[in-house]
Amino acid sequence: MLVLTVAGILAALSGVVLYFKLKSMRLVDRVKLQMAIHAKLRIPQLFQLTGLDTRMKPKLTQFTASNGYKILLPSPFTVAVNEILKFKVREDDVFIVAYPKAGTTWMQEIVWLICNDGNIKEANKQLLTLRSPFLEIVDCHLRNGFQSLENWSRNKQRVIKTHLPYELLPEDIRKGKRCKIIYVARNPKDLCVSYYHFHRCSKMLKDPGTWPEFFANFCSHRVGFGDWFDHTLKFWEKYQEDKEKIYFETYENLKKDLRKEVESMSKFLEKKLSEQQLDAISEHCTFDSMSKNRSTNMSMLGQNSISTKKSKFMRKGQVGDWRNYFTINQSLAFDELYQEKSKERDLIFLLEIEF
Ligand code: PPS
Repeated sequence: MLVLTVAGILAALSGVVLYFKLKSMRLVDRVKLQMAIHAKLRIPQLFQLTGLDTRMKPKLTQFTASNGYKILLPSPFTVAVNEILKFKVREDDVFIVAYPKAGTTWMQEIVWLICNDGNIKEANKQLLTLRSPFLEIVDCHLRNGFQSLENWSRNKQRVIKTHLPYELLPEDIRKGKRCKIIYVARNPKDLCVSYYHFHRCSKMLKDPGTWPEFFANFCSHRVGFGDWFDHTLKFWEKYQEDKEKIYFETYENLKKDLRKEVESMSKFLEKKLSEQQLDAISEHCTFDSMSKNRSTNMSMLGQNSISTKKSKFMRKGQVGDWRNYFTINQSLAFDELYQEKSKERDLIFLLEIEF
């Protein structure tokens, strides 16, 4: 009897200790622990097996950050935002910033190689998601996020991926801390099509509905990371103000002449690479090569993240695919919106490329 009572008291006490320990943890660390437990117990797989996996689908959340900035985000991305505002930037950091589906992954591989002497052997050994972490996600299986960047070795340069808008980047950046930012923009018609397909296959995102429904949501900013215009035009403006800190690249220019752009970015990043290294990086980073490469094609994420029956992460990699989706009316309506939103700004995108 006495033994049982003592065991009961001990169990209750450890419960209280655990409760306070969890409560005192940062939200990012608590969510990481929760995700580790979920993975260990194979909870996503259980939901899938029982047909209840729709319950794992995240919602879109209207999020207000601690600096007052409001944005629509897929709910898992809200966890780290306030921590990111306080994130300590290092002088040799390279941020790759892009609205989703603009060519972020492509740029990550290019920049990681530029920063690592074109070491393709090393790049192929380790997944890109681990070499170049995604700032706004919590560290989890096969995907490094915010916490791993905080603990990144000082001897290794950080190549940081983020989809956050300028207003939600670490305050250090806006306060003038030195670092480099490469912004990737893509013509919004192709981007919208790519985003639509990603919604179809990603288990992290809501079902997009039909193409006309998704197109309407994109035009009225009811998609994750909000208004494409605000995101892109803000960086276009910031780029004009500080071309030493920000490099503004487009998907279409990469597609037109990858070798030239790789060389130009290596100059911006102050990395001296030989002609052979530049050639090798450009060859390694073609769509054909990256879509076959396990370290970059996201196949390692598996069916719990991306349903390849519906679409692929490395889908087409083309300029001009929008013509297969936009009706004439949708195209005209979008052109009108573009004119209105980008008035007095000289940002023009190629909508197709003639070689
Ligand atoms: S994400 O999920 O937001 O990080 O996606 P992101 O990497 O920004 O964009 C994915 C689209 O980029 C295409 N992609 C490439 N195109 C050409 N060359 C290379 N090397 C390359 N790598 C990725 C990818 O196929 C997606 O575009 P779509 O049009 O859907 O094919």
